[in-house]
Amino acid sequence: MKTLIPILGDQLSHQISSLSGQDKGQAILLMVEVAEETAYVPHHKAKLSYILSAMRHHARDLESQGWQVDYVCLEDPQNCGNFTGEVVRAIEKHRPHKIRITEAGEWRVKAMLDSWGDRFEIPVEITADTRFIASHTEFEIWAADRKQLRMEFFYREMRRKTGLLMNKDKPEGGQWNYDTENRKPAKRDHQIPKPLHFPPDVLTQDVIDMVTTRFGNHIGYTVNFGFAVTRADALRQQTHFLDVALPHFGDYQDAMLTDEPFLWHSILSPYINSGLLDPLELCRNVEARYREGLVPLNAAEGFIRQVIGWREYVRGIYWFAGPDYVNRNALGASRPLPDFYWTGKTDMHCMAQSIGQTLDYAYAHHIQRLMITGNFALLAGINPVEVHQWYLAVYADAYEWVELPNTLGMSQFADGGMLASKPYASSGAYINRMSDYCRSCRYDVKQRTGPDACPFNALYWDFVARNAPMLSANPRMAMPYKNWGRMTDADQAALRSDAAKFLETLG
Ligand code: FAD
Ligand code: DLZ
Ligand code: SF4
Repeated sequence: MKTLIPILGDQLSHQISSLSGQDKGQAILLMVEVAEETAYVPHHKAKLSYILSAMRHHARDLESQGWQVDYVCLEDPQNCGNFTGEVVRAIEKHRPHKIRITEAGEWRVKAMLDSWGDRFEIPVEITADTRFIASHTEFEIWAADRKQLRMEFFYREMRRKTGLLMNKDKPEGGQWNYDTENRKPAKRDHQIPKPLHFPPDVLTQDVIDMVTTRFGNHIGYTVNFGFAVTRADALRQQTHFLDVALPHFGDYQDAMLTDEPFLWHSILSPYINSGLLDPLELCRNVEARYREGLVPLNAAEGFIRQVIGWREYVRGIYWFAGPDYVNRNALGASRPLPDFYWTGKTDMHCMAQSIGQTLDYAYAHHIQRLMITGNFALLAGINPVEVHQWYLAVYADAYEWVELPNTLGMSQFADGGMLASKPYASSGAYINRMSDYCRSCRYDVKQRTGPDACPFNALYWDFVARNAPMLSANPRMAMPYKNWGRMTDADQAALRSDAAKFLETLG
């Protein structure tokens, strides 16, 4: 029985469920670089180079292990540019008896796979993506009777299920979550680790050259390209992270420093999301470091929470919320995304830094995405779909299932609180506390109004005031509304007028 097994660009794992139990002599693996996938948003050139090079290396790897791979490059003149058309061509060429594929990671591609059953005369088997800890059904059962979905409670279920950092049925150290210990600002005199840089090999350089020619109009640069594109190199970065950055990952998880794009973060998300690394295996390694006394509990727990807590939770929300989640706009935000998101050209130093490194590396760490670029868009009332398309385009780790709930739910509160209990909105004071950005900024973070005042300040109070009908009853927003209520009418008017003037400059 000949089986055609399409492997998608985010399924680059030897453990992918579609391969499990398959006979290498009877299987044709189909990997295609399709124009449709490269163009649904203007992906960063480094993101495209990463995905396509990792796909090419994975195909080589599969072949070296005895699989027969039909690989279709973007430049192939016969390539019709979409998955379905390429499967049609592969059926004509290989005459398989069935198709077997691991489920897609997003609604758009799922709809396409679901249509294959009716379209093709041979059976189509879609297998579950077993790289996640919670299945769709498990998440649905967990979410079913809850009035509110909250990551913290879901995370505890994942701890129990995996046994990670558990002592029988009790959490290690007596607490589930050590987040309060993980909010230290970083200082320049700390020894700041650097992620490994993997210089492009010939195959990667060919891809970079092709991407630069073909997608010259897409955002971002490739001169700093240093991503791993094989599992072996991704594992090297994993070990490097465990050795040098994990011990302080917790302490400085929310810190930001000028010209330090990576700090103590792992830079592993592109590899986890495309399949080169296994999230559970990674977490077991993190736990082992803790058990060996090499990293403190707040670091190990903090990291494991990001992976088996947040990552699994946002995936659960993505599928649970349905394909219309993308259209939610609870705060009625409608302003277009300012041009400087695509160029980094703004006087706001925190924004210029976060966007600048995004253009350079297709990477920003979580607190930059949430509390700088995301916070600004939230305060300024930018249309959530435009914000979503930006995040989906610019980061090497961005796939809709993980990016959309983070952007639309966590960062823009556009789902009205389905994912998070309150908006992640803050004035310049938070940015000043967690970074050194304000020291090199043309604006003064301490001033609330006037031409030199930090724009985040007036925008924050304008956000609070204009969203009162939606947010003032939220107990977690009680403090801002109390403080707003205490201000004089003149102060309130000055803040709102400054915010309006600033917003006008955005065009
Ligand atoms: P680390 O800080 O080292 O964290 C370790 C790992 O935890 C990450 O590699 C990632 O796998 C996981 N993780 C941490 N936070 C989250 C989270 N909130 N959701 C899912 N996984 C998480 N992450 C993506 O993988 N793809 C995205 O497209 C994406 N878009 C985002 C958009 C916004 C607006 C925000 C606020 C966050 C987004 N995140 C996204 C989550 C997070 O910012 C990135 O996972 C993280 O910055 C990746 O860098 P790292 O590997 O160095 O992470
Ligand atoms: C993101 C992406 C890009 C840019 N290009 C391809 C591609 O050419 N071929 C491919 O198989 N996958 C690509 N991907 C990843 C897919 O978008 C991803 O597999 C789907 O979103 C399904 O989850
Ligand atoms: Fe950002 Fe305001 Fe600080 Fe400037 S002063 S870096 S705009 S928070």
